[in-house]
Amino acid sequence: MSIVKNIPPLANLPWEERQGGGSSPLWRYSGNPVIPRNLTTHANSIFNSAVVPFKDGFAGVFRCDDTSRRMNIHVGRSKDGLQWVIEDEPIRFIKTAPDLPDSEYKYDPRVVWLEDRFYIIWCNGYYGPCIGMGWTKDFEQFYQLESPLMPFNRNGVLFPRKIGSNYALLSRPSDSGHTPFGDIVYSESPDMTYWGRHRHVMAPAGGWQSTKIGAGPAPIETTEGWLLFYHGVLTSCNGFVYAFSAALLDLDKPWQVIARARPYLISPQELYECVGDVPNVTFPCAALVDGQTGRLAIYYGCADSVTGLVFGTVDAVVDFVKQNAL
Ligand code: BMA
Repeated sequence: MSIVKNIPPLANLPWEERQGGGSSPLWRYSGNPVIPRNLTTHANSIFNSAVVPFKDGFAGVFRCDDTSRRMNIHVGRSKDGLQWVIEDEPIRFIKTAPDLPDSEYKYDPRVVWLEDRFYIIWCNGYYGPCIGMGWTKDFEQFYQLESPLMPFNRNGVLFPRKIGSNYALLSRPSDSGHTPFGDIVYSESPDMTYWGRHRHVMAPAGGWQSTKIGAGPAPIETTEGWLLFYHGVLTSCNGFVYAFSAALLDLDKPWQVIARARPYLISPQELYECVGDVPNVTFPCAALVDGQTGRLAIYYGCADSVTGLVFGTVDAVVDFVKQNAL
């Protein structure tokens, strides 16, 4: 029995047993990168992207930068979570109000099933980076909602259920550029439009997470707390290095950190993580979980060029976080 709570079984979760050693409870898929940079006709790169179980397979929202270097998000579909068909054209959102902000660009989507629909949340270009939000029920029609927070902000991630009586969101206030700082902040809303009761969750700490941090996939509910995967950035003499690890947040007050790992789980080490348009980036945006076994498959962007996949179990990651806490 896994410690995972409120997540249904996912028997067809993509999976491969661990081959070889290593101290991290996560291991890489031998077929990485699972999504190459050129899967769509006009793609320059396909990376920081989100997938969810959908019907008898999987669907997703993919960050595709095109050969004009426009950043946008596209729908993809897959039977097994490994072989993907991604649409050539970006998602066209139907605005739920005529004067909703336009997007100069869209990137780094997350997708979460919440109550009766899939919410999509992304970094939206509106006089600089801010959080964009929308929803779909079928991955055919997409509706854009009000932006939950003011510019500048990145890394918006919704919790998969209300906390108390409110919807809950993590984000990372930032600046208009390649922000040299960044903490994770919690906000609540009664209606998905008006957000407040902001609470500080975590600041950067040492080592791989010393410059800035940002939430990754939607938090995973466990009996031990919310399991949050998050990226952290180190400023090296050769630029930013993006690694990721995990923390446990209180179930009822998620701004309270129960434990947070000192070591990273994954850092750029394979060639496809170290070499690309932006070298040395591993950036998680989605985690599939089998509620029965606790098995995990995390999709992460590699070097801002391709998408990778790692496997593990929720139970082993939670043990790792507790045993290696800051
Ligand atoms: C961040 C975001 C990510 C990107 C990362 C590394 O600021 O723009 O999309 O993966 O930088 O370039």
